Amino acid sequence: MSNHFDRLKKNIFTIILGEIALMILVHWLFRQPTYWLDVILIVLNMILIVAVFELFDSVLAKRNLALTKIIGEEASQAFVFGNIGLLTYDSNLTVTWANDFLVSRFENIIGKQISVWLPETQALFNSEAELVTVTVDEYTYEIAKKEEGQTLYFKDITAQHVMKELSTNQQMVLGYIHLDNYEETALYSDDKTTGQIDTNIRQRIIEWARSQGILVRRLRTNRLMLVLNQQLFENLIQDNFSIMNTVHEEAAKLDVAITLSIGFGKGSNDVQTLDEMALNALELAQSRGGDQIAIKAYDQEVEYLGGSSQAQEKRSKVRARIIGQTLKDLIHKSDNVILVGHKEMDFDSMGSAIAMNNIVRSNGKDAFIVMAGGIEEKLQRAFNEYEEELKKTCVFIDETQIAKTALPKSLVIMLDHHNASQSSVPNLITKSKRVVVIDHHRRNQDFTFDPMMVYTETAASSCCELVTELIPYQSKHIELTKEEATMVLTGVVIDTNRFRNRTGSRTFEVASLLKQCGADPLKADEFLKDDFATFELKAKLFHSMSVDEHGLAIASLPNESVSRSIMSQVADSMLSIKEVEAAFVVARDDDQVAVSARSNGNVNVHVIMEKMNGGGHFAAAGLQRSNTTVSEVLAELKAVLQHSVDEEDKINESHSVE
Ligand SMILES: [Mn+2]
Repeated sequence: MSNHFDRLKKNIFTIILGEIALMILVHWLFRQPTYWLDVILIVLNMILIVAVFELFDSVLAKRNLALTKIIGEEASQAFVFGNIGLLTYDSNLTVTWANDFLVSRFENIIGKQISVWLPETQALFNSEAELVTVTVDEYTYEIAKKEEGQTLYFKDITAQHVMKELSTNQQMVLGYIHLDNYEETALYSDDKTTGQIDTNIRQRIIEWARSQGILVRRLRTNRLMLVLNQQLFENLIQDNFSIMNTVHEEAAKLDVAITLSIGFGKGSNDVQTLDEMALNALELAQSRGGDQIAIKAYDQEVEYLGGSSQAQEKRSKVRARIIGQTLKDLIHKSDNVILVGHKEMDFDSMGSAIAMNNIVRSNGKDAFIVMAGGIEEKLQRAFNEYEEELKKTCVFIDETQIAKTALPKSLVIMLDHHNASQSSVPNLITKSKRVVVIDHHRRNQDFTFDPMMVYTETAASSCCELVTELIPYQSKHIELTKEEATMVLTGVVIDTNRFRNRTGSRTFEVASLLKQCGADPLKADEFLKDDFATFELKAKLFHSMSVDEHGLAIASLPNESVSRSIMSQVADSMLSIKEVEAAFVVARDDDQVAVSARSNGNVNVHVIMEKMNGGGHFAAAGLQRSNTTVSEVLAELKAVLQHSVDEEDKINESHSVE
């Protein structure tokens, strides 16, 4: 249409130019005024003006006709009244016509290329969406496309949009803060330290909350409640929950093991639901090792923040002392103690059972070590060699002997695991009313039984380390035999991959204590040697290994069955290669497919495995699945890794922009 007017303008201009030229020519030829020509030209121009008006009138009529054709006369009035815009476009997505409402909102709307002007509408044109929301200047519009015919409808929803944003921002958020290890620390600290904890840590949290505009109330000495809204919550996310770092720093200055676990509930208008969600989130944050934030939004999966720093040696000896004393009391109140490891018993399970056996016996009670649910090959070899010596101090029982050993007041101690299903004797765990859990694995789900005491320390190298540490807190002096000490040491050696991973100063303290009892490190090394078949299997895995430019290494075997311990050993060895940041081994273990993931500390493999419904620690994680193939799991792993690399890039990009 605009072309049409352009042509018309050009034509009129040409006619006027022609008239002037003609007048000059006639004046020059006749050298006197030519009134007849002036009269002719004036009449001609009048005709021209009338013609142009006529043309405009007819175009306007056509336009109105088009409008009424599309929306009807009355409806068109209603559209203007209801702030509804309407436009038509041609096959090039160029605006050919717009109603008065749109013309008043957008300058020079006719002739605009829609896809350039409002890129969001692309989704309408390729049928990805039926409705798009677009904000231009201070107005927000909902835009829909007419099924047939090249027409777009605009609905001004600015008011609703503002209201919605306002109400979302005002939505209530509930939070609970728990000071991890506060009670234990306060119990065994002098008054001065306790006072400092109160001013430097507890008071700082309250000040932080107030400065953020949050209502904060102390519920118990170690628990605070937060009341805020969505907008304030967004601010906390922007602020990266700086309070977590403040508490880290202050706790380090005071040399105490206090960290924060925070749970949030949001996205519901029901306060009781919010409360429940916040408490559950807190429970999850704590059970994952504390020092992190869990956010539960209504109808959504729990999100975790923090906990991305590898568990430092932040646990306090105070806790070991309390656990040691509580355990002593529990043992005294029990008829006897049954020590249970996990299925496919390994050196850590066995070693910690042997150490615990000594603690129980020093307290004058009988202890029984359950041998059921399979045993690892190397451990079996070591056990055969030491059997005679070990049986002088330990009583080993199999599944059939449990019935007559378990008494109403037997204490069952689960070692190196915390799930009944992983236990070598799941029935005993679920039936028993007196269960203690001692483990160094991160908890990722609720207990299916009701434990009397739980001692999980994810920062500890091994269960052997945790149990050995309890020895000095027993009233009687305990000395392990040379063979016992060697078995316990082997548990530490294998779980730390020869003092490489998760090895803290307390790991060496434990090793030193074991050495004093005569532990033989060379023997431990010998126990861990491979036979030829294992060596061959490992070599095959190494042969399949590839490393990408991000240092992510993957090894896999599609057909052979590889035990989980071999997978983790291979993953550990892959980390000894300079370029490798994280190692993943995918293989079949009997009828399951398993992934063993290890990291040198720069990559959080726990988060990666969690995305595939696995679990573990920052630097060591894994998963196992039934009814699948190695290649399927491998493909999924590669997709997840690619996704995390992309995410990382995005984060790096946004940082470099800053
Ligand atoms: Mn272990």
